[in-house]
Amino acid sequence: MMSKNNLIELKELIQASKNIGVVSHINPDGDNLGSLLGLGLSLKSLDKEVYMIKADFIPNDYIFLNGIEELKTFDGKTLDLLFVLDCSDKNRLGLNQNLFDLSTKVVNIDHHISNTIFGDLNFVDNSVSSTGELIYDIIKGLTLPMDKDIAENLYVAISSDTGRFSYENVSSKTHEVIADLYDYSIDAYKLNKKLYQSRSLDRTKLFIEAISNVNFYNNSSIAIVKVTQKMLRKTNAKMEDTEGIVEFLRDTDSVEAAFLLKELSEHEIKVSLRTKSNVDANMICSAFGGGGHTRASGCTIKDTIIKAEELVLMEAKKYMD
Ligand SMILES: [Mn+2]
Repeated sequence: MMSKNNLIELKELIQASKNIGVVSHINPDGDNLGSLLGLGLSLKSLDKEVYMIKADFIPNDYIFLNGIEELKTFDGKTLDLLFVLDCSDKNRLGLNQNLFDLSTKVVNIDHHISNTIFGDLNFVDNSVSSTGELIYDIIKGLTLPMDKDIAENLYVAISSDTGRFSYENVSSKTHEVIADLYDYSIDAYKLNKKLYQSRSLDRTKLFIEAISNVNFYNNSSIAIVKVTQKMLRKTNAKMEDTEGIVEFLRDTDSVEAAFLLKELSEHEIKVSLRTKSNVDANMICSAFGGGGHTRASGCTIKDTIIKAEELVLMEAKKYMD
């Protein structure tokens, strides 16, 4: 799966590099942060100057990750080597796009279907569950250091992007990787409590508010839930507190496509889509210039939230029986 030549080239690149950066995308999620910290901590145990570079603010959900305090905005001058993780294209780096100009070589590690192969060296495989699983392969393939802290970060990365090991992107290999991570004495129960059983009360209140205003369409095969600025004010929650709402709706038996529309501002709506069965989330979001994966994708619509609801509904109906 991972070409030997690529790995040899990567090994040489790492050996020849003194300053190494590791960065992922804006709006970081578990796969991003877990992959970044996993690879970053591993490289740090070599005799290298390693910069784990923040692309955005870090959601509260992830401040428990081992080494999270290492994540900083880039304050160096140049990089010999830059690892870009979990990004389908350069734009996903947001303001950190300038890192491309400051870096001699770029390594692109990703599992998005839509990856534009922008690296000097590319480890891109959309059949793999997560960037975390790719990082595991690279660490093992190059015999880079692995320890409990690194293994826990990779566990979080893989669990996050597989819906707790439930999506079609999970393979026997995914489970073998997890089994091996257990051999580094990871505390999976602790990680699962932090990831899935630590919701704030404000978030629960926002959840109730949003869910009680959901709309079902097309024989209840399409669910659309909205989170407005007004709801955030009412519940004292933040936009990052919408985590889990769209999955809850997807889990309704009649629902094939569940949309969450987040009102960032009056004319900027961020859409998250989760699908089941024959509905391809990546295809629907592509119609709006976004994308992602078959089961989980996103896009942004520059219109009002009411109009955005009409637009995504129209698009989703095209893929329904
Ligand atoms: Mn990912």
